[in-house]
Amino acid sequence: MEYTASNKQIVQILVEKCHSFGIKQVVLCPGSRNAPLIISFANHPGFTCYSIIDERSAGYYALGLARQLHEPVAVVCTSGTAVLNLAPALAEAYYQEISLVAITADRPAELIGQEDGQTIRQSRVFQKFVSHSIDLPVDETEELKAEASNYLERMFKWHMVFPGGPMHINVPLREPLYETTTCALVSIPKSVGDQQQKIETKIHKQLIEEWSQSAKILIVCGIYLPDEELNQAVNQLVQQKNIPVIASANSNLSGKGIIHSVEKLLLSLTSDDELLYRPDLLITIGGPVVSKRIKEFLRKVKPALHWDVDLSSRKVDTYNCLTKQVTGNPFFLFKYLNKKVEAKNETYLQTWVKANAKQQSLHDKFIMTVPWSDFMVYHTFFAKIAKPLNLHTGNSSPVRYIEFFRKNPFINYYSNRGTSGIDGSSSTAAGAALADDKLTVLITGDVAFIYDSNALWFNQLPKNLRILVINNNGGNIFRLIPGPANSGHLPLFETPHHASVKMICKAFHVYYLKASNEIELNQMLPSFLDTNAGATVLEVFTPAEVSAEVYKNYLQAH
Ligand SMILES: Cc1ncc(C[n+]2csc(CCOP(=O)(O)OP(=O)(O)O)c2C)c(N)n1
Repeated sequence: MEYTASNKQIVQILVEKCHSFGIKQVVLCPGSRNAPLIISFANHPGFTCYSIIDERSAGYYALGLARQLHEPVAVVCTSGTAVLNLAPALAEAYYQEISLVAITADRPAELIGQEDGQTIRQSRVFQKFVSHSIDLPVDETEELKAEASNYLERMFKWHMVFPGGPMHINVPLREPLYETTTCALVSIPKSVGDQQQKIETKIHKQLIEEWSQSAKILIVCGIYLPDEELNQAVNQLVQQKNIPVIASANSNLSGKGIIHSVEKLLLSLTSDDELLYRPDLLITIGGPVVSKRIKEFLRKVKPALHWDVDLSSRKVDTYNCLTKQVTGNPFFLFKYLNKKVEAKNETYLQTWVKANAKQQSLHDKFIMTVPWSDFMVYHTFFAKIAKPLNLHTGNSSPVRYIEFFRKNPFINYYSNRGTSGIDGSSSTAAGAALADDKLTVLITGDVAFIYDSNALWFNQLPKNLRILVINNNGGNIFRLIPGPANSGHLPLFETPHHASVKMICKAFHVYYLKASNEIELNQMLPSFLDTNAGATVLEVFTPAEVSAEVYKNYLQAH
């Protein structure tokens, strides 16, 4: 089989390598310098291409696609500042360890720094946020082509074994840029690393010893993609080995005895209680946790032992007490422990479970008293969900609110907590919606929505995308955290505004709904969640002051 590609041989090599590496989705940003790349990717039958104009948004679309599909996704842009606009998504992908491949067109070296148009220093510009950076050669000698091909091969292979995060391929290109040729399809996609790294047997033995010596063992799980096998292994540890598990909502773990709402629980502890709750051995899995208090608590009580189990070998010591970094898939470790270890005395598990049950009943009582506010929006929304959906939450109050509610079994949770930016939530959700037929709902604040409104600037906006914008006229988070209100400059933090979500939707031809109270929200949610409705934004107006009051009262009600 043949296809029409750019006549640049380096581009042909790159495109074939991407195909053999298992890249199937490519986000293309318009430009001329990257024309050889656009033409080659678009004509190659192995790729589905999307055209997104704003590079910052495009980077996040690619991230959403890659995270949803568990496979590498490429984003291609032209030279100059276009490149720098990929930085936010690359940083997020780096901290979430998502395989995002940034392919940037560049001028040849002799034109850089010579006042040529759209030219900046691009080589290794993302060095701190990618695991590999490569500059492809501009000249097409046999030696240079072979060198580039070998390097790409090695880099891609490395990423097949390790969940390597993002990479950057910079492609200097000389004019003419639009000449094409016919190419044979040569590559066959290899199966991309299944990231099933086993944990070495010798490490297992050491861990068993430490496990046996520890009376109180606590598992804390941060952000984790839905993984049913892992969920079962974790539940077995709770049910059969009496191990308490604290799991962020976006850890996607759930089951009887798994604790989600830890922020409020920890607030209710006295300093005497802290000893009771202090683990001897802490086991952490997944990415960052949302709760600030769990970090403060564990840093303060300092467990004697702490294992962090992660597929990547990046050392992360969140609680300043790391004693063992275990590289591998936590599922294998938990499966092994379930087979080999004795159950612990259930007192420690019960301490956590009882405190959690108390908080749950306080939560239920609290709800009966809540006025119209952000809190009420979440309560009303969760009560309506009876079908599977993917829920994305923006930064930073949505990601906190969802921690207060019981894990809904129909929902898979996602959020950009790698760097907690407000700049790509909508684009990430839209990218993810392209990759899954399920309804994809983003709950975001007004500021984050307006910031990333170019997410709607896409002709093929997925029909299953729903964005619920909680409009409390500014960044309500700055009323929730201590500091801004007493600074004398709250408006500089909160940034109330006159921007119109409705007009943004109109500009991009996106279906728009609104609600201003509980009755209207209950009326609007069925249309919003209707799977045939097409991409829809539901703007829910809430009072800023009351919402902040309710949030604070909730945390204090114990
Ligand atoms: C790119 C970026 N800029 C600034 C911030 C700091 N920040 C965190 S939350 C926030 C306001 C978010 O407001 P909104 O989206 O309305 O959500 P709300 O707090 O009202 O829930 C800001 C400016 C950030 N996280 N990322």
